[in-house]
Amino acid sequence: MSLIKLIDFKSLGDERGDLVALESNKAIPFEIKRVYYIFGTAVDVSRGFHAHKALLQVAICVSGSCKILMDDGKGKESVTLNTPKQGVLIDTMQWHVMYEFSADCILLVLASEVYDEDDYIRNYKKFIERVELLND
Ligand code: T46
Repeated sequence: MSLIKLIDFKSLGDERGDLVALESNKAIPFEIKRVYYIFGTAVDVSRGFHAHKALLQVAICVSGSCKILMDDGKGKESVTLNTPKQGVLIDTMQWHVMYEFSADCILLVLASEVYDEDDYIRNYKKFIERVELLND
C-alpha cells in the first residue's frame, strides 16, 4: 500500500475563482482540533524529521509548493504538494520530512489533537524501535 495518501478536495469554483471548504469527518478524516501553517521556509531548509504516535494530520499547500517524504520504517515515498485542491494524510507512525519549499509556500496543516510534544518521536532510532515493537 502506498505511503502517500492524497485527498482530493471538491472546489466550489465559479467565474469568481475557487473556494474549498473542509469539514471534520468529511473531506478531513478526523475531528479537527488544531490548525497551523508553515511559511517563509528557505528552499534549502528541510523540516519535520519526526513521527507522531497518535496524531493524524492533513497537510495542504495552499500557496506555492513543497515536497514531503513519508517513511514507515520499511519504505519511503515522496510527493510534491503544489495545489490547494489536494491534501496529504500524515498518518500515525510516519516519519516525515518536508523539503524544497518554494519562496511563496504556505503549508497549512489540520491536526486531530492539540499540540503535545509527548506525541512526537524525534529520534529516528527510537522510531525504528517502536515500528519493530508494533510489528511484533
Ligand atoms: C508536523 C509537521 C508537518 C507548537 O508550540 N505548537 C504547534 O502546534 C506546533 C505545530 C509546533 N509548536 C512548536 C514546537 C517547536 O518548538 O513550534 C516549534 C516548531 O515545531 P517543529 O520543529 O515541530 O516544526 P516542523 O515544521 O518540523 O513540524 C511541524 C509540526 O510540529 C509537526 O507536528 O507533523 O510540521
